[in-house]
Formats: sequence, C-alpha cells, structure tokens
Amino acid sequence: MKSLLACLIAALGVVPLARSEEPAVLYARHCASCHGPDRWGRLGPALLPESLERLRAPQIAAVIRDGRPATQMPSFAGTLAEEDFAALATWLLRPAAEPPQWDEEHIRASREAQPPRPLARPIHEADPRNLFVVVEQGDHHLSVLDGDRFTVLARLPTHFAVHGGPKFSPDGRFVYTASRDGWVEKFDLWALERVAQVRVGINARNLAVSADGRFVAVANYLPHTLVILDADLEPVKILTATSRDGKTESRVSAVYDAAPRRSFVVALKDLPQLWEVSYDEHAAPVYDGLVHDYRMAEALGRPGFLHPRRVDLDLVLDDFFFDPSYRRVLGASRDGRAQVIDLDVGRPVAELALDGMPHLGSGVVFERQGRTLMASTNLQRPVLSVIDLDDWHTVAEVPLCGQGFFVRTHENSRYAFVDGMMTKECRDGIQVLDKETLQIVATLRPEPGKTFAHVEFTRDGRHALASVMEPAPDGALWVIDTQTLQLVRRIPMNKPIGKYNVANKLERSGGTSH
Ligand code: DHE
Repeated sequence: MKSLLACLIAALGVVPLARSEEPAVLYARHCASCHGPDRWGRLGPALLPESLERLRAPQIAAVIRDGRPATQMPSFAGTLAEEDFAALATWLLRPAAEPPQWDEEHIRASREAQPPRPLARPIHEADPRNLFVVVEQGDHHLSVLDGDRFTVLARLPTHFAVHGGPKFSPDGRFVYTASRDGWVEKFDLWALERVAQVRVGINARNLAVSADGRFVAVANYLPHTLVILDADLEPVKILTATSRDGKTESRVSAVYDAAPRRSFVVALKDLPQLWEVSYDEHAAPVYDGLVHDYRMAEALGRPGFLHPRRVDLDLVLDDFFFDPSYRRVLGASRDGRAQVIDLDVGRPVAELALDGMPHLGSGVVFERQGRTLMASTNLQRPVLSVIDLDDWHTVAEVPLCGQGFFVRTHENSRYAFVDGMMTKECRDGIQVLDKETLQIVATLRPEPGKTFAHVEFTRDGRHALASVMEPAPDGALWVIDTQTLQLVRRIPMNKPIGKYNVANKLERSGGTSH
C-alpha cells in the first residue's frame, strides 16, 4: 500500500517532473496515495466540492504549491509546473465520479460485531491499568504494551491511518479507534482481539467515549455529521452539523467527552459555533434560541438528551483545550486568535494573549507554587506558552528550539517534554522543561536526523515513552527514565505515532490528553 511517503517522495521530485498532463493523471500520480483514488480521503482529507466549498481555486492552487504548515501536506513547488496548480485546483472543484454518500443504511450495513469473550480476568499477566496502546502507522497496527515490563503483548491490525487518540471504556477493558477513512474499531484489551467495527463516514476526524461507557461519538468531515453509537458500535443517532436555520452545513472538526458535565463537546470547522450534546437522560431542556426546538424537546419528554445545544462564538474555533472542571473551553482559530468560552453561560468570557497559532489541543495542566497552569505549544512561534488558569494571564513564554507540537507531563514528574516534530531544525529532539523554573534543562536526541516525538508517561510517572517515527526497521519507542532523563530501553516499532496509557487517560491526568 502506498503511504504518505509516496506523497513526500513525489514532493521532493524523486519521480520525474510532470508537466501539463491532464489533471486527473496528475491527481492519480501525486495526490491519490494520500487523498484516495476516488478523492474521498485517506491519510489526507477528502478533496471534493462538498469538503472544499469554502476554498476557491486560487487558494487550493496555493496549498498544492506551498503545502500546509503543521500538517503532512507537502509543497509541490518544483515538482509540478505553475499551470498544473491551477488546473488541478479547478479539477478538484468538479463533482466526483461517485458522489460521496454515507447514511445510516451504509453505516448499519458495514457493522460487524461479536460478543466479547466471557473472561474473569485478562489472558495476559500485565497490569491492565498500566497498558499502553501504540498506533503504528507504518503498517497500520495497534500495539498493546505492558507498561511495567515494556514488552509488546500483541500487535492488532487496524484500518488505514488511525488518527487522534484512541479512547478507553471506563473499566479500561476496551479501546476504540477512529481511522481517517471513517472506520471505528473496538478492541478487547483483556482478550487482545478486535470485537467490533463499523464505518461511520467517508472522512472521520476523531472519537470520544462517554464517561458512563454507553456512547461513542465520532466527528466526520464527510458527511458533515456527528455519529453517536452505542458501546457495541450500533448507531443510535446521527446529527448533521447545520446552522440554526438549517441552511449552512459544517464539517465537524472534533468531539471531546466532558465527563463532569456528562456531555460531548463538539468543534465545528465552518461555523462560528460549538455544540454541547448531553448524554444525560435527565438533561435540562435545550432552548438554543429556537422555539420549535424547545417545544419539540418538551414534547419528546427528554429535553436535552442527545440533542445539540449551540453555543455562538465570534469566530470559528477548532482546536480546544478544557480546564480541569470542563466548564471552560480554551479555543484557537486557524487565523491565530484564542478565546475562553464558559459553557455554563454559553459565550466567550476572555481573550487569550497568544499570538501565532497556539496548539491548544496538545496542552497540559500542572500545579506550580499554588497556581494551576496550562502549557501549550504554538504552531507558528518557537515558544511554549504557560498560562495561569485562574486569571488567563501569560506567566511565561519559554523559548524553544523551533515550533513545538506535543507537550506532556505527569503529576509525579518535575519535568514536561516538548517535541518539535513539524520543524526541520528540531524534529529529532525532545526538549525537557523544568516545571518549577520554567527553563529548558535538556534536549533528548537519541537518533539524530530521525523524528522523535509524542511522549506519554507510565501510570506512576516514573518512565515515559517517546516515538522515533520512522518506518521499520528504523522506527522505535524509547523508554525515558523521568528522574535521571536517561534513555533506558529501545523497543523496535514500525513508524509509531501516538501512545496512550490506560490509567492516565481514565484518571484524567492533567499531564496528558483525554
Ligand atoms: Fe492530529 C490528535 C487534528 C495532523 C497525530 N489531531 C488530534 C486531535 C485533533 C487533531 C482534533 C484530537 C483528537 C483526539 O485525540 O481525540 N491533526 C489534526 C489536524 O487538524 C491536523 C493538523 C491535520 C490533519 O491531517 O488532520 C493533524 N495529527 C496530524 C498529523 O500529521 C499527525 C502528526 C500524524 C497522523 O497521525 O496523521 C497527527 N493527532 C495526532 C496524534 C494525536 C492527534 C498522535 C493524539 C494526541 C494525543 O496524545 O492525544
């Protein structure tokens, strides 16, 4: 199977320079391996009028020529001729041969499930709360790793290009993944096997599992839906993301579980709104500014349950961070503004002084000198911003070697780890922040020249794992001793990307994503 590598090779001009061929031929040669032969999306997003509606041909041409910062979209300048950019852009705005459709019938028809084995305990000896699942993008596998012995218990095949964090059931036995081509899979970490799968869309973003374990919500770019499944991946409800008047649709950027609120919070890509969808049967009515909504909800007798409450914003925010109470959402827009939204009052309550493009989604929380702070990287500026969560002021901007991407810490560690995986200069080194002095005190660079990124701690915070994101045989996980900062073990893997510890996620450690 061709991969992102094929795109990069094409971008680097390893294939012969193509000049003024038919756009369809150019697409098949340079774009299809990432965006799919049918333009329905694979590792890259769908490229169809339905998903590109906000972009005009010159803007699309510019993205093809220059690439997109902080994504895996490379620049094709030097590979394609100037006239090819415009021709391809115009061609991409034409309808696809096969119209993209994925409704409830398709979803139901794609579902396969088997009852989990009746086990009293896991079939392995590892601590089930200290397991890691590791997404290996090289050959599309999920590795299950014993977080005490650092041994691989199983490698389970997944669908193409799992993206974003897999999410655990509240008891930690099951893990759910979403792949970019719309497949959701459920794996049993006790029996070490897949137990269910369903395709919920053509181009999916991520998923969230409700804190009570009853629902799995999946955000789709295409179609423009939030799909709510039950724990066995049966569809329960499909919500199309529309404006209040129903006239404008939006791609759904991401969905998060706001456990203390018993709701999903949903980011939209094309509308200045966020949604809150309660999974509490006794949720208060959703007034939402719509009289008929309210009356209908009252008539149904379950006024707020699985019903979107729309929160109006001043701008489109699609990268989110939640404060520990989940009452406040910190959101960033693509054009570099950041705001605090109070979900209880349903509006923005503060602006954040964060120039550039803060990567709030990868932020972490930690305590320092009696204050609760959050730290976020910035996709445009080489700084780590540290913000006081009580009054939103910026405590420090810690200079980094280049723009940071992921940041991680743990309650039991004095350090936070910041990678620079999207930069040329710093992609092979992880910088270590002393959370007390707010100074960078070390850079870990075990394999110079190879991307080294995405840290996750063990349950006790004593060790951390980080990826050498290279295909086999060069890819690996390194185990870091978080007291001495020594690299103590190398575990070979095939382009490992993210890794996720069961207990840290379920116990909502402030040092990691949830
Ligand atoms: Fe991600 C999480 C969006 C590109 C690896 N990424 C997320 C989440 C979102 C997001 C909204 C949070 C969802 C969650 O965890 O439930 N990612 C985006 C983009 O918009 C972007 C920039 C463009 C795109 O292609 O979609 C993007 N992401 C990438 C990559 O190129 C990465 C490095 C490699 C890949 O897998 O495609 C990548 N994203 C990740 C990882 C997480 C993630 C490893 C989970 C982080 C975590 O620790 O929780």
